[in-house]
Amino acid sequence: MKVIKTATTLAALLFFDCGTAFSQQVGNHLNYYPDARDKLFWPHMYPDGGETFYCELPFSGMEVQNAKTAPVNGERKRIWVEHVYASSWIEQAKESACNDAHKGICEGAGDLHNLWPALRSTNQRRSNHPFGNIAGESKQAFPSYCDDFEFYNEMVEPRDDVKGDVARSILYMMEAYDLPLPKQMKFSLLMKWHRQDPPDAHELWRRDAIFGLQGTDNAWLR
Ligand SMILES: [Ca+2]
Ligand SMILES: [Ca+2]
Repeated sequence: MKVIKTATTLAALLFFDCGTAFSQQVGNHLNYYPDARDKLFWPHMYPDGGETFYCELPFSGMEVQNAKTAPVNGERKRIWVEHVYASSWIEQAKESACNDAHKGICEGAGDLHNLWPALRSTNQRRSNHPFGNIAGESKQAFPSYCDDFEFYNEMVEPRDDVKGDVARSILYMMEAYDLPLPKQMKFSLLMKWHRQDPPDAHELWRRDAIFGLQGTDNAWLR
């Protein structure tokens, strides 16, 4: 972790001439998810909104009560932060190294390479279920507003366009924090999704933005 902290501090000085306060935020966030969410993820990666991870719905920039929202059947729904390598998986693997894990204080819990903006409904349905391929296309969880988010038999199959993104977040977390392959998931499936859905411009933009914010690269995006 020493290397990461050194690079992080350097990146903070290079990219943001904001002095000590900012570099302290960056230094703390990898192991403290609330800081990652509130001080880096929303204000520096998605200040003007973006697209939700699973449903590809456009969401707004910061609105009242710091909420970001996306249009869903005429309403605006809250956007939450999705841990692709589930935070509970980190807690289970790193129990002895976690300090108050339920508050998001755990090694790697705030690593931006693993965090994506997602509708609250998809975040909650996914929960900490594994990802996989579900036979056919009929198990859509939110057919009225999400084109391809399948849920069946305690498993999630995301849309094809983010299967590689999912795989690379998980592979990165396994390597960066010595975390195990998630239960009920196969390494061969992660590699297959990695190959089938190579990094696109958006994922490469995220890689660069995250390198600027936390000073660590995701080698699966090279
Ligand atoms: Ca399917
Ligand atoms: Ca993709």
